[in-house]
Amino acid sequence: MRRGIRAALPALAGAVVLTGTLLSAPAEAAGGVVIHRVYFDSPGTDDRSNTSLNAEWVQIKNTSSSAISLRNWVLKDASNHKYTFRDVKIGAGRTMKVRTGRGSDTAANKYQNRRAYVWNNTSDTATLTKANGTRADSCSWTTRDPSDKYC
Ligand SMILES: [Ca+2]
Ligand SMILES: [Ca+2]
Repeated sequence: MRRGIRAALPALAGAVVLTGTLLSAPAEAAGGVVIHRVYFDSPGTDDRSNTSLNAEWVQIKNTSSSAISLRNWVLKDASNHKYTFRDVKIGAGRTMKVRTGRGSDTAANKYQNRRAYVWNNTSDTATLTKANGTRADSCSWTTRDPSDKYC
């Protein structure tokens, strides 16, 4: 009988571990903040005017059903040029453009305040990371894409 009890213990322990895993799994909210579209080659000649710089942008979208704080989230290119979000929120289902040039931030438009382009026309990767450093999303493009890409 003792041998039988001992043999049953590992199976019992396994059941406890499995139950614990199921109970501790968080009910993840569907969706999150993703990179929706990148306009990497602003229309016309790249003359470095502020208008042209601002026609180069990355559009992010909150696909979840609640507002998400972007404080200290980072948007960067393959060469590690970083844009750090201030203490702003993106509403449920809303989009937001991060434009390369100078301007005054609004709910829908943020400005990197750069005087040079950041998203390479040939190929590049935009990566969005959360405040804790984990990757929220990324999007890559090449010359096979037109001036913009839906990610
Ligand atoms: Ca560009
Ligand atoms: Ca251009």
